[in-house]
Amino acid sequence: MSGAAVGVLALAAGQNVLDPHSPPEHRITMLGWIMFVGSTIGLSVVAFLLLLGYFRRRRDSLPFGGGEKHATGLVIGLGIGLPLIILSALFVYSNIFVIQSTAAPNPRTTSMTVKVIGHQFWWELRYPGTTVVTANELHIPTLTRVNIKGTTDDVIHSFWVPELNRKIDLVPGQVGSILFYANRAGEYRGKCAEFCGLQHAHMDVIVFAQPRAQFDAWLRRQKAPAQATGMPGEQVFMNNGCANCHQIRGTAARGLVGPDLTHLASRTTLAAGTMANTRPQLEDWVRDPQHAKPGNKMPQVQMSQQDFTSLIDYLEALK
Ligand code: HEC
Ligand SMILES: [Cu+2]
Repeated sequence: MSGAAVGVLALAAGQNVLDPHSPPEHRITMLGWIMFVGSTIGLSVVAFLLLLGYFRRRRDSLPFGGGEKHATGLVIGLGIGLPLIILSALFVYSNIFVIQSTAAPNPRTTSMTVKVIGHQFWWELRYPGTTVVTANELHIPTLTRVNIKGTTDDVIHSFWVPELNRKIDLVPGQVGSILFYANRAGEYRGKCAEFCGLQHAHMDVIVFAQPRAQFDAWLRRQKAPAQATGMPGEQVFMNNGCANCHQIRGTAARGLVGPDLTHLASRTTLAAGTMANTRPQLEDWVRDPQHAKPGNKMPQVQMSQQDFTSLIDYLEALK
C-alpha cells in the first residue's frame, strides 16, 4: 500500500501523521511537505510544457522558438540537469537532517529505556530495572529522551506511533531501537504496521505522555503487587487455566503467554485497543474472546455463572 493510503487510514483510526509532537517527527513531516510541494510544482511545470508543446505544434515551432540545438539543450537541462540537482539536494537533506534525527538513539543520550515486545496480537511493555510489566498502554514522561527497544516474541511486527517518530520493524532475533520524546502531555495512538496475522488490524498501542510527577506516581502504582487478594474470583482465576497464560504479580499466576493482569483495571482499553475497559466489555471479552477478535490466542473458557461473576469482580479490583 502506498504511504499516502496508509497515512489516510491511520488518520481515520485516530493517528495523524501530519501532526508531529516530537522533534524527529517534525523533521519527517517537514520532509513530507517539501516533497509534496516540490513534486506538485514539478508536475505542474511538466504539464504546462506539454500543453504548450501540443498547442504550438501546429505552428511548426518549438515552445520557445529556436532550432534543434536549442531543443537538445532544453532536454539536457530540464530533463537531466535539474532533476540531478533537486535529487542530490533532497538526498543530502533527508540523510543529514531526517535520517540522522530519527536514527536509533545512543543509549548514553537517553534517560530511560522501555522494552516493547510484539505478540500476536498485543504489545508487552517492560520497564527495565523495575518489576513493571504492562500491556498495550505505554506511559512515558514528557520532555524526556526515552529509548524504545523493540523485539518480537513470534512473527515480524512493526511498532509505529506516527505522532512521535517513524516506525521500527520488530524482527525475530533482532533488537530495534527508536527515540520517543514527547514535547507535551497527551495520548498518542499507534499501530502494528506490518501484517502479522488474522488480528493484525486490532493491534493498537496508546502512548500516554505525562508530566514527570504524574508518570512517577503511575510507575510507583504499577510496581506494587496486585491489590486484590483473597477475593473468591482469585481462586476461579487459578482453577480455570487463566493462570497458565496470565501473570498477576503477588499471586501464584505466572503465565507469560498473555498480558500481565496485575493492574488490569488501571488500563483504559482491552485487547490492544479493541474495546474500552468497562465492566460490560470485560464480561464480553472473558465470556467469548473469539467474538470481538476472531483468531486471537485466548481460548473461550466455560464456567458457572457464579464463578464468572466473582471472576469479573476480581479482575475489576486489579487496580
Ligand atoms: C492460552 C492462553 C490464555 C488463557 C488460558 C487465557 N488467556 Fe486471557 N489472554 C490471552 C492472550 C494471548 C490475550 C491477548 C489477546 C489479544 O489482545 O490479542 C489475553 C487477553 C486477556 C485479557 C485482556 C487483557 C488486556 O490488557 O488487554 C483479559 C482480561 C484476559 N485475557 C483474562 C483471562 C481470563 C479471566 C482467563 C481465564 C478464564 C484467561 N484470560 C485465559 C491468553 C490466554
Ligand atoms: Cu501486525
